[in-house]
This record gives sequence, structure tokens and C-alpha cells, in this order.
Amino acid sequence: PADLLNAGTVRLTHGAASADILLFGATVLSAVVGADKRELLFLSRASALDGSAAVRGGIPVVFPLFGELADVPEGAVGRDDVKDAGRHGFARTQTWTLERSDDSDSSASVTLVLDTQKRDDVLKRYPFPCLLRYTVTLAADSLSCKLAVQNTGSKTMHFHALLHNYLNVPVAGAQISGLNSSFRDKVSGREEAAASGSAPLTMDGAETDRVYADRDTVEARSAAGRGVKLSRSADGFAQTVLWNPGEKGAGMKDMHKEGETEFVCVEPGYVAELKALAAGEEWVAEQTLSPL
Ligand code: TA6
Repeated sequence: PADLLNAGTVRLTHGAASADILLFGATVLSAVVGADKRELLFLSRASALDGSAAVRGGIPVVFPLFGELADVPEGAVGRDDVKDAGRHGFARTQTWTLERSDDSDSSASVTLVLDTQKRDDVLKRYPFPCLLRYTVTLAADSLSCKLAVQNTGSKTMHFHALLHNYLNVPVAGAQISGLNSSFRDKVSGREEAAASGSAPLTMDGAETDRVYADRDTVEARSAAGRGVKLSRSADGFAQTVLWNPGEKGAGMKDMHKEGETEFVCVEPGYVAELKALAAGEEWVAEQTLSPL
């Protein structure tokens, strides 16, 4: 079932599994699944949860701009559409509306919507009316997040979309498998060729910020061998971002002390270019997280 815990948080439960979703940003804050009740997500204890800022942890929804406008090459198709969208866009800082909840024998789910046609402040930043529909489904051993973007306006719109998963996987010595393609390294500013072979990548705690061309299953395991598997069903998410701030975490005011050592962000997104979506069309992407 889905219960409104207070005005701002929905709690999904299914058997022993539970998940909390903040209406602010449609941010999944926690997902506890599996026989051993494993928390899949990291949430900073210093994060605001009162709607004053985006959440540092959980699964913020990034839309319609990933990063900064300066990250989008001049002249890129659709760049002008997102010029006022702001860092990581507005979806993570708008309060979404509870549309429905469903229960079945195998899962519990909730659907939140954000209709930008009803938000004058959003339309000023991104003048493309659209309906975002986000369905979070909790099963005994997994959490799925499905994002649908419907263009309800009369012109083609352009956007990035990404689920900024903060996985509860300590970064020191973490092994990431499934990221074998070429990538853009945002720390060095370089494009890097694909590594030969498919050996897992080992994280060393240094700042890492990469956009991989990989779009298949990615597994992140701690040095102790446990972790989270990210898979996708709809094929909307065409890249994968790997991020940890390293030492920069200490300078983040919404990060608890040494919180940056406790997670790895593995984020499915459509971020290599701006997606064009014609009037009346819908775009759908979905991820599933499960314990390893
Ligand atoms: O997804 C990686 C990233 O874009 C990084 O560049 C990084 O700074 C991070 O997201 C967090 O952004 P935020 O605005 O939440 O501080």
C-alpha cells in the first residue's frame, strides 16, 4: 500500500519491503528490499528535506537540463530551449502531485505527476508545456522508477532526463561492472576511448564524473562484495553517468561528515544530446534497482 506519511512523503510498503518518496522533487529517499532488508540508497543526514533545496541523496529526478548550460556545446540542437532551466533543471525542486497508487500481489506502486502547464514559474524557465509522470514500483526484491514525458504543447521540445541514483555502496574499492564504452570525463574535460575487455572498474575515492555510452545493466559492488544492480526496461535512458565528488564532498554543506565515502552515483540518463520530442508525443524510460 501507499500511505501519505505527512503532507510531503509517501511510504510504499510491500511485505517487508518499504520505500519513501518525497513529493518535493518526486525524490525517492529510501528503498529497503530483500530478505535481509537492504537499504539501496544513500541519503545525506545534512540534506534539506523541507523543500528549500534539492535533496542530497536518494534519487533526484534531473529534467530538462543535465548539469549546466555551459556543458551543452554552443550550437547544439535544442540548446536554446533549456537556456533558463537551471542546474539539473527544475523537476528535482518542484512539488509533484500524487496521482494514484496501486497494489498487486507482486508489488505496490505510486504515480506522481508534474504538469508544467499549471506552473507559471516553470513555464518562465522552460516554455514548453509538458506532463511528467513518474511511477515508483516496489517489489519484494526491487525498486523500479519509470519516467514518462509527454509534450502537451504545440512545438517540439528538447530535454535531458536522468535519475541521479545515490547508491548505498561505499566508494573505496567499489567495483563497477558494465561500464565498458567510451566516456566523457568531466573532471579532465577529455573524451576517453573504450577500455579493452570488460573488467570491472575500481573506484579509489578520487573525484569521478563520467558520462558513459553504456546503456545496459550496471552493477556496483562495495569492496565487501555487496551492492546494487541497475537494469533498464524501456530504452529511453541511453547513457550512464558515474559520479562521486571525492574530496569535494567535504565542501558540500548538505553532505554529512565523510558522507561522500558512503555512496557511488550510477545514473541512467538521456544526456549525450538533447532529446527532441514533437508536440503530442511521449518519451518513456525506466530503471530497476535490486540488491546484489
Ligand atoms: O551527475 C553528476 C553531476 O552532474 C556532477 O557533475 C555533480 O556535480 C553532481 O551531478 C551533483 O550535482 P548537484 O547539483 O546535485 O550538486
